[in-house]
Amino acid sequence: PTPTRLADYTPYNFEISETRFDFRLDPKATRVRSLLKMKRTGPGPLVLDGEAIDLVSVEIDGRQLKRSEYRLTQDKLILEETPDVFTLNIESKCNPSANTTLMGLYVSGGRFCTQCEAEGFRRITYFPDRPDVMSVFTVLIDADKTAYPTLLANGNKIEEGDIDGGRHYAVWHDPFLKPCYLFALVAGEFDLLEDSFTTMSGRSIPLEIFVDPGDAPKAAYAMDSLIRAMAWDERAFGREYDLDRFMIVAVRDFNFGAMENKGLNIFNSSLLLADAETATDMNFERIESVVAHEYFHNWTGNRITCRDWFQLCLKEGFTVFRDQEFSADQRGAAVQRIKDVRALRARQFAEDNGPLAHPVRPTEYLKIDNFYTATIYEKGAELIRMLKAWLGEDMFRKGSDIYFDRLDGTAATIEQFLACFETASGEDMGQFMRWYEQAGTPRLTVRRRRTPTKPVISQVVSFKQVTPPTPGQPKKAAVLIPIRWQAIGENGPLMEPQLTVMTTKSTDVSYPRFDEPHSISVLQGFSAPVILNSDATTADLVRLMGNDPDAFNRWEAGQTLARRLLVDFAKALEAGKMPKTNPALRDYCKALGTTLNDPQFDNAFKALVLTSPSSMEVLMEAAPIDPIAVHEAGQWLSRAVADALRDDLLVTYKAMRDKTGVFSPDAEAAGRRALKSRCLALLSARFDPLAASLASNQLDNATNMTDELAALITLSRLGGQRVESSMEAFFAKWKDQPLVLDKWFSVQSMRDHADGIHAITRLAETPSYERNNPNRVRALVGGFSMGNTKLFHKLDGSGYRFFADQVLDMDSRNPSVAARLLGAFEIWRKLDPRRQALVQAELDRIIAAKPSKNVLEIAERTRG
Ligand code: HT7
Ligand code: ZN
Repeated sequence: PTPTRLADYTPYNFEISETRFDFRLDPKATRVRSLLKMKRTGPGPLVLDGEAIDLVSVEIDGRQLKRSEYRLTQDKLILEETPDVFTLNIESKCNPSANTTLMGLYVSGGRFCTQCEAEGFRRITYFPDRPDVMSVFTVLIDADKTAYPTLLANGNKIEEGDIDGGRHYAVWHDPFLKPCYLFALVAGEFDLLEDSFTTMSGRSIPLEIFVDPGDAPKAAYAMDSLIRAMAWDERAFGREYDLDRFMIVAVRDFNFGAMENKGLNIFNSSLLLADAETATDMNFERIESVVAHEYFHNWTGNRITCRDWFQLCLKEGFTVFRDQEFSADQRGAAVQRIKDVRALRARQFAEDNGPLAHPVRPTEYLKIDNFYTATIYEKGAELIRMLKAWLGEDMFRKGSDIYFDRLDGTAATIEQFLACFETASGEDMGQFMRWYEQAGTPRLTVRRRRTPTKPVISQVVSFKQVTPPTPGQPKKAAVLIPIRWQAIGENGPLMEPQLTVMTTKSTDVSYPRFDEPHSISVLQGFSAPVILNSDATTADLVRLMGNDPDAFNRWEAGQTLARRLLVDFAKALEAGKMPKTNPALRDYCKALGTTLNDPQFDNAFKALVLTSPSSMEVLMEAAPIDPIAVHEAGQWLSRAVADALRDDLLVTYKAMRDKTGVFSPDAEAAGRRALKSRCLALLSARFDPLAASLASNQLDNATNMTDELAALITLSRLGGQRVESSMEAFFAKWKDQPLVLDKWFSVQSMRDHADGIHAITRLAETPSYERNNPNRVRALVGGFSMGNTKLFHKLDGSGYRFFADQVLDMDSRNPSVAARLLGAFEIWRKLDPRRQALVQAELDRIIAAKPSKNVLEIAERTRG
């Protein structure tokens, strides 16, 4: 297959001033009629996209075309000759109930819904399915009234009524220009949760969340999050909502998290529904951020969209940045930043340092669905954060105001986006643009030295940057790196925080000589997405853990210490040696104890300090290495910490128990639970009866899912008699709640079962395993490949084989989800040679099986 290339972009040769769709819904044969007012803007044939649909008729200005007057291929409808201005009428049919790809129009739980981004609209009817063709849409939906009492589409409802034969209809009009990927249609029986929001100009907007019957109370937190997000966007970016109503629909079968369709967001129910009994604090946190994210897209994505899919980061990077800022505002900046950086390191750094590395703005793709990546989203957000750090808060806001003003109603590019910040600040954006074009994570080395001049009047910090080669990009240029740094003494900072904007491969900065011992806190707040290699000693890091005014770097100092220990432990274990306790380990444990017992830090922060770097981070640093040694190194470190801090952990665990009896999902209460869970997890690393009895007790008495799941996970790690009965009891209790059952599958998938892969295979064969549902498949197959180190990486190859079989099985029904799962193999070059050979054989087998384009692209790029 030939890739699509950024360099080949050409504007579409027609404008569509008006679009009308007429849907007659039927699960097996939905009929779609379209009326498009077309105007030619360039030479060439009219080419429309269409896939897996049946064409019934084509008319131009009321005249039906003969078969010889158009060409129909697998995925295109081509009209060689057309007038310059004309009305095009097309009738086509599709089969939503047979649509297991969950792209286009499909049926989930007996309800119709759509997913059009990126290229799903072409599965609904023939249309130019590209983001730069924008039009004003009017949509009529006609459906059986009993089966589908609620009929929704984008915009405002302008008409509704009954039709003969037990059917009814509704007409929706969206006055804003939009591309077809933002189109949405929903029909079915729903319960409704309603509220309203008064905008800054005084308009009252009805807010409606549509959920499966009985689920409305579980949408309350999403509604609350939406209202807070609407208010925040007015405050932080001056953005007001535009339509007369805002709707959200929850569906159980969904390929992704959620979708920002204009005025009608569609959500994976796992990211919308929550209550204390069935959802964890992490679920609540994600709901808050994703509801905000989709809402924020109304300006960054919908009012201003992307010219082409290479510009995906224009909307995704900016919107992730906006949702991160919102969460920081709602839940605490330091804790939010730490969580975002942890996720970035585990997912994006792994991607950027492996075979799937690509620039934030890629230059070619086979399937755009494969580019909804951590690089486009999370690294994309980091670039916006750097822009703000570099230009300053006021200039950043000025630039974004210019952006919203200048480009409203258009399909824009990254160059146009950056030009707004250039106008605002007068800074040249040329070098900053490299961040969008160059893949790979820069390594930033920092060294301290004294100036050679005598007497010593200043000291120097030297920075060097290198970006290693990535596939297709052997040579890298220097990027602009904003480095926030500060000298820290025994009692706190010795100077104001500095911002060094590094633009060359190396640079030296000097600071006044301080007589007292001090350390340099570099990259405060993680001011750039780079891998820092510093000459900080253990003493420096311990000092920073205690004294750095930047909370992120207080946490980061502990992480650096832990990462060094973990790499050493992993290498020792791989060589068949037992890790040794050493002074650095003792200092680390002592510093953790100091943080744990310091009342000035909040509980969520303490929980994060007590969490060591992910195995992914260690794997990347110690590669090539046996992943099981990395996993065991983590267990070793946890055990050492638990041995050193046993009493403190136990006291804290007990102190964090809820005494109010009333569940609140707020950050403070969630922080207490997070710290409690962390203490329990650490105590369980000692494998003594204490942790088992604490976990059993917690499981028996839990009144919320956060506590219940934390206890279940602890028991599942401890093994022993209680695990099977606890797993069975959990299943029996929650078997009718799909979102909780997903959690059960996920815990099961990560267990080190005595009979190995056979247990995982049995799980995939149980009647409650829904092979067509992405959430269930992600819970089992995703959980297994990303969270079950021992069985996935077993040296007999059984884990990799099972995984590849599951990917191929899923590929036959849902290529986009299958390709995403396959991402678990991206780290294969970091593994020891024996495992590399095993993964390579599985990749070859997948490629030989002639998979979908989605899976083929990922398999071939991973294989290299
Ligand atoms: N913009 C949305 C992307 C999305 C998507 C992409 C591919 C396949 C299915 C999908 N569902 C939603 C989500 C977002 O970033 O807000
Ligand atoms: Zn998004």
